[in-house]
Amino acid sequence: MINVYILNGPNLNLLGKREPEIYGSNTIKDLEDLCDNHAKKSDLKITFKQTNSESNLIEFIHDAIEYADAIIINAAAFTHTSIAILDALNCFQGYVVEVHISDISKREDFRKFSFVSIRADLVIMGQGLDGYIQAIDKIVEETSEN
Ligand code: CA2
Repeated sequence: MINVYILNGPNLNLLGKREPEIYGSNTIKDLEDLCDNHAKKSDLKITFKQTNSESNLIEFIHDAIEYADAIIINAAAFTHTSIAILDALNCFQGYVVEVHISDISKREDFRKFSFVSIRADLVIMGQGLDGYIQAIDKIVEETSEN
């Protein structure tokens, strides 16, 4: 059984409640259900987390170092600021997919740089919630090749 941690950073708990023109109208619970249902089709165990705290996000990455084969991470605003999250991800040996719901390459300049991308094996952006599904599919593909 492949263990995948799906980690979501600050303000993503507001999905579906604010800024639907950027992030769509589905909630974080819809996203969790979407990922769970998709994972059921493959031999995948999902651990889905959202936190507004940088330290909690780092602790979740530490848990993943112990228990996960792959991480899907949307670090939200910490993407653009956090060397600590990059350091934690650098300690993880499995496959890392960075996901962003919006296309950060086409938004404000301050969103164009990502610390997470330095470690990520794959970056998916601008695909809405489907980016998470594409990330799961890629992990299935990668882990079945090895
Ligand atoms: O596009 C993404 O997924 C982001 O990671 C989302 C972050 C943003 O800081 C990144 O630059 C790009 C923001 C998450 C805030 O999420 C909200 C969702 C709904 C309503 C308000 C905020």
